[in-house]
Amino acid sequence: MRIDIVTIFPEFFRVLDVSLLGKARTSGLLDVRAHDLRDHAHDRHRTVDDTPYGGGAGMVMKPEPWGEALDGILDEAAAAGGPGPTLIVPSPAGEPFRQPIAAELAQLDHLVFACGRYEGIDQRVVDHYDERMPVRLLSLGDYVLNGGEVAAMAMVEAIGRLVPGVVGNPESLVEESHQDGLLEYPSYTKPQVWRGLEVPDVLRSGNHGAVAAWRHEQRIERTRRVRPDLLGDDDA
Ligand code: 6GU
Repeated sequence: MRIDIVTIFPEFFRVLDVSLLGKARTSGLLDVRAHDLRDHAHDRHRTVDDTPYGGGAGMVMKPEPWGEALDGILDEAAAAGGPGPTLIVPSPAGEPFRQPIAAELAQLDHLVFACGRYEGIDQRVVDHYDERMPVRLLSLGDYVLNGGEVAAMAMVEAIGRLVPGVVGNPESLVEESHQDGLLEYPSYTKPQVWRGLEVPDVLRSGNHGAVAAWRHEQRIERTRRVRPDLLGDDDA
């Protein structure tokens, strides 16, 4: 999978060189590239923002640098042939980014992330590229970050680990939180007693059926307690 990230902070994404995703990058499973939006701002100060029409606080990202940066990526992708990329715009105004969306995006060959700062990107950038490629506005959750970078990083990790081969043991993708709409069960390892706390007996019983039943109950109990919305029986 190819992932291009356009940002005014390309150095942010150096963290992707480490850990599991770093290995996937080295092995060629994931080809992640961060591009500096300011390379496409041509005034002396490499300006990427301006004041909002209609007034109000903060600054808005100008459309021209975005147009040049995204055209460059689209042109290169077209020249290479293959399916066109999907544009992802991290935004607190987007639809909630959830595991099914991560799984859907992990099927694609090429993703482009547009990381906005300030009060966001001029709306015409989304409107224009929406005519040329699939565009998704995605939010990490109901809180506000200073820009799309941290959100893009989270999405790249959630999507990238679902690309076949990135996670060594695919079994570990099966019984985890959100995979089937429930939170995961609690896990234990040795020692059997730690600071007076014992591992539940059933896990040492050798009875696989009983273990599976206990884990399933734990998942339901945990989900009911902290995320009743996932069971559709919350009072919210
Ligand atoms: Cl995707 N972007 C920003 N700036 N803030 C957020 C977010 C995204 N998701 C939650 N808060």
